[in-house]
Amino acid sequence: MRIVGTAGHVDHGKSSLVISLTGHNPDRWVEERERGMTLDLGFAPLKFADGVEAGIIDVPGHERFIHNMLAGAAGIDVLLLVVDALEGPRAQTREHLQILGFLNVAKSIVALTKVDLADDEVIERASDGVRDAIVGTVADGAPIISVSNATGAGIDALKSAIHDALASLPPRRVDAPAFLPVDRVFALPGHGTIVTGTLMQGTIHAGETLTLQPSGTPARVRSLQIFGRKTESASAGVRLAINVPGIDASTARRGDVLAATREFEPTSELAIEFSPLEEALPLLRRRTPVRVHVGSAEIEGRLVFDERPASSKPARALVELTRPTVTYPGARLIVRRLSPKDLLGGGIVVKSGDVVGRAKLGISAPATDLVASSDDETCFAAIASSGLSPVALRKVASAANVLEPAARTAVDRLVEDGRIIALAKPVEYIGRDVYEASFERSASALRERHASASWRLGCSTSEIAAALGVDDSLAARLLSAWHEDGRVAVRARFWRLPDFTPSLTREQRTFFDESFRIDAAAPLVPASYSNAMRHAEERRVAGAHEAFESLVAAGQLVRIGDDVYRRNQFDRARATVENALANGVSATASQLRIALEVSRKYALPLLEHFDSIGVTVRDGDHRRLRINAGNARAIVQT
Ligand SMILES: Nc1nc2c(ncn2[C@@H]2O[C@H](COP(=O)(O)OP(=O)(O)OP(=O)(O)O)[C@@H](O)[C@H]2O)c(=O)[nH]1
Ligand SMILES: [Mg+2]
Repeated sequence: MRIVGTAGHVDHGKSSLVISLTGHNPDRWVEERERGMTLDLGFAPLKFADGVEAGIIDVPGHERFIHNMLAGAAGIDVLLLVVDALEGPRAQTREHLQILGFLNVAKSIVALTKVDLADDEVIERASDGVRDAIVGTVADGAPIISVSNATGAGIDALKSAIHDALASLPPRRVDAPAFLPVDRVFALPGHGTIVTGTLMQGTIHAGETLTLQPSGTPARVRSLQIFGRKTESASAGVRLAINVPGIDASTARRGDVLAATREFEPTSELAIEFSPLEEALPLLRRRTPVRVHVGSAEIEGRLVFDERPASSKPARALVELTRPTVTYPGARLIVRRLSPKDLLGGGIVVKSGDVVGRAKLGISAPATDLVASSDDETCFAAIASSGLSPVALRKVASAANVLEPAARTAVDRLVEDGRIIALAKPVEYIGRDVYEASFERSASALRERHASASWRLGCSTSEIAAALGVDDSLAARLLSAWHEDGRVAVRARFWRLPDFTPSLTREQRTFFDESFRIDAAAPLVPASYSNAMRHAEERRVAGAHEAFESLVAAGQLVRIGDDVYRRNQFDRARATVENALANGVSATASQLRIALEVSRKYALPLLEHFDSIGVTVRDGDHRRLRINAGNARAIVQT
């Protein structure tokens, strides 16, 4: 089922035509019937003998009710432009054409009404006027069919033109996440809240739970009706009445959206491709206060350009809304001036949600591509355009306007094909290009570091983060991905290229050899870290601190507080303790100190260190080996 929508100037016979076509009066309100004027959207089912069905949306023609017309206009597939044969095209004929040109109309038909009141010459003139008026508009080249709502003349011909138009429509996206802009809300005694709207995309099943947005209220669908006929499920392109008993009718309103639960997030920022009307160009500023009609909502906000548009060519713009809404890439919207409410132009949503904030206007994919491409391509574009900001699956789904399971399939395939990379903690995706480019940048930062400070272990995570211009946590996730790929190595929290080994300068080596020389008379006495560093400063040994860290990380030196041991010295001390405690013997600190032949000052920190690395355990004043001495070495590696 698809949607036929009327359009045209006030009193030109739109509602009468709906009655002629369907037998239903679309003017629902007493006031409308009494005044003979449509104030709000009206709806009627159109059925053909062969089973083809359509929903008709009848719009008000009066300029004061353009906002109501706009609440339903985005759902229209087939435009039924209604022109009074006596009056010819008038102001709202043109305005409606302009508006619908920015929306989703795929086929147009013109109905020239009231031909019962007009002679051939008048009809001829009106036809010519219409032909001129539709040139360059969405209805360009549409068939013009003369009808009378009074006599029924031409109605059959019009019906068959509508039938043909319906048959030739491109399909709607029935697999996309469900999205229904609410245009009416009412409570039905015994049933609770009913919302109605045109299902723009996706499929809705009775019994499933959707979300009323932007409030985020869960909405269980108890039942569905298409023009009074109950159905278990409905796909894009229908007019639906949905019973959502869990929603309080006073909290829902026109402009809300009943949408699939996981794929939409309310947002106040939309990146759009904006097509200005030629006559609106002088009204546009870099930041213009506007009212935006998106879905069935009318929201005030600002239209923001990097540069004021100089022509009516589509231009990238940002829409900042004063209230959040939900939408999807490819959705159409209308922009009017705040006051007076001149039509400024129309737009296609390129991005919505927080991805807009990251990517701002620097988005490369043209808006139309987002609609036409496959799930893989739209998901890829969503990830790629986010640059060095990894995107979670859920965000991929909403940015690509596909259901989350479809996004998962697409993303898995993209990972397998190597076009994107999955980062861990949390799982998020990034394009291969930026992944490689950031590796190159990090590798060159490492190379530089290795060359300029060969004694250093490499770079810290923060240093790589600074080189990439990202925060530490993202740098850590990238680095661990490269680590998994074997492209970087890490030691003591310093990253390096895998083939790099730190090497000290001759000066540093000499300095450390001297500073940490072992006294043959007291072989287990450590050197002092602070003394050594003070000497290094006095002697201006470049890079002494970092070189020291490298020696510690490489295991050549062991530092315990201020005490520094050479590796063989430390190993001897350990062997001494292990020997003293062999065969389950336990000993006090002072007994061990005597075995080590060092003062308490050195023995206590050393023994505590042996406790901490699991060589020994303390039991009151005594220590013993943690396990049989024979196994200790194999199990406890320092
Ligand atoms: N004689 C004649 N009168 C018509 C015809 N179509 C509509 N009318 C009359 O024109 C007047 C306006 O018709 P509507 O159908 O209400 O016009 P509309 O376009 O829906 O008007 P709005 O919704 O207010 O924009 C009514 O009095 C109709 O009876 C027609 O084909 N012949
Ligand atoms: Mg009407």
